[in-house]
Amino acid sequence: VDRSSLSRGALIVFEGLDRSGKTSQSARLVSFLKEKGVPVEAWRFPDRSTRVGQMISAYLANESQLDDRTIHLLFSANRWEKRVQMESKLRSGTSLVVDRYSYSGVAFSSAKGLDIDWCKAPEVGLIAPDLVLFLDVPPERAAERGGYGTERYEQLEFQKKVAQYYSMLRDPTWEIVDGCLTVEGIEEKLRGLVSECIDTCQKGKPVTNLWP
Ligand code: NYM
Repeated sequence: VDRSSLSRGALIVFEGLDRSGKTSQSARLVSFLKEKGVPVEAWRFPDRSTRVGQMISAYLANESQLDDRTIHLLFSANRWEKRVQMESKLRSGTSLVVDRYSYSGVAFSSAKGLDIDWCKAPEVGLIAPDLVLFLDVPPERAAERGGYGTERYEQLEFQKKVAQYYSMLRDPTWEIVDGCLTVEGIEEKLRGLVSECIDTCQKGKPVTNLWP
């Protein structure tokens, strides 16, 4: 029996608008899984620790100006530079809980007016998530939550556009979770969805690539 195809980890992705609760829910989920003894790591994109990530970070902080397509490709490159590591983690049985992925890449850039298919193209061949958890919060509600920071994109009108593009990207495999429920209520729902997904992956669900 080829054990390498068995018992792989799951790629679980959080998506949603800024201030939708992704970061706190992904942290809570990761500690829950760790307590249960599930091998898991918390990842996020952009990964600001790499050189490409530092360019992205400077752009988001308005410390540098970049052409819209250039920054789009940097966000994509930032995922590509982690792809090999991502695949080996998954195949060695470690699940990854990732705060934002390709859908953020496409939704934010197309909200600026770039063609959606053009935005998807550089994402083709990245690993497809096993589960996309979309925290659904109306842009107006998200804006009320402790205010946005000062980074680029953190403005209500722009977030409304991003919300429209997210709804175009949605497919039936996404789990749309009401992000206006209580923190504990959301957590409870996520735990159920994720446990099921991890089971399916352990049973040998193949690793596939974007864009399905
Ligand atoms: N963002 C994030 C993009 O525009 N494209 C991408 O590919 C990714 C991963 O970066 N407003 C945007 C969405 C956020 C910003 O993300 C920084 P975070 O999760 O706030 O660090």
